Amino acid sequence: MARSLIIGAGGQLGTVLTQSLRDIYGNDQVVRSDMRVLDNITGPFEVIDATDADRIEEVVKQYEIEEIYHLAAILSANGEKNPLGTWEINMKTLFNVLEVSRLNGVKKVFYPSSIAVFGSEVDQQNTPQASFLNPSTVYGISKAAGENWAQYYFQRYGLDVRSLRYPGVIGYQSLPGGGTTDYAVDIYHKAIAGEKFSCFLEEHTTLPMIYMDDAIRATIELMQAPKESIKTRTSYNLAGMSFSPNEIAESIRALYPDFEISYDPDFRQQIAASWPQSIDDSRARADWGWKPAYDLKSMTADMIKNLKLKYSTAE
Ligand code: AKB
Repeated sequence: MARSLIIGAGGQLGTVLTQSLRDIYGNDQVVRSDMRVLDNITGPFEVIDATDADRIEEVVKQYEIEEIYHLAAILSANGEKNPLGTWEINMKTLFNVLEVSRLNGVKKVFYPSSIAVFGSEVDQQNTPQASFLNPSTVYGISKAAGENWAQYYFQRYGLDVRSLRYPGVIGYQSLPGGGTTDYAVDIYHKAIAGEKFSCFLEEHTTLPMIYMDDAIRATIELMQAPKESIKTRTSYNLAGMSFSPNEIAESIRALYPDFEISYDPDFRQQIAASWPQSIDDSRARADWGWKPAYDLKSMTADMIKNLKLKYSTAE
């Protein structure tokens, strides 16, 4: 018997979330799963392709799972390479998780949404929770639809689905895969290696971002909050900080004065330009007490400290 199942545990968030949940609930209580066998397996692990509902059900029954974190998805930039395939995968995996949960007594589901749900119709500064959603990417369209399905399953079946609209997530523990905000992780790796960084976004493209510690804490606080306090059943706006490539480069230069950045924008610039620059997360603050701890300066200091340690022990 285990408490939680993490689907997509090998991804950027899943890697860190698994460890944090295991620190709280114990190794045996958290089942890690991914499409393929992961390195460094400790504690319970299962291979799950989330497009296969029967396989999810098998694992849910085997461990008597009480809550599922469904982290598997194709992100914004990769999604544009195959729009219909991305829609198919992002929606099918969500429906499988929702149906298996409803039919097998899973009590809670976590569904990650994204700032990618917003598009040209919103005010890009302090974008409000209740905005009109016209996403520019297939990933954003799938997340906007998924949020509504989350609410539908709650209202229709009483399934306790909870969700956050993550900004770009930045952490030293793992690499992101196929997003528009990935540059803000890659840049630190280049700085540590003493290399020049070529950025695929323009110099002054400001986006909402969040440090991994804050993103994980928000996820756990949301999932631990009493049911009555979760009043938004689509997905909560979540803010950490906002910065542009130029500003993150400046913050790195405070520690690596010779660090150089150049700009070579590609198709991801258009995606970034369609997203908010900052987010109003007042509902998350009011309903379940959300408050970020990191700003750009403290994040840069922590990233560099930890990446230096990681690279020195890997040598
Ligand atoms: C992406 O860039 O696609 C993700 C996101 C903001 O959801 N990091």
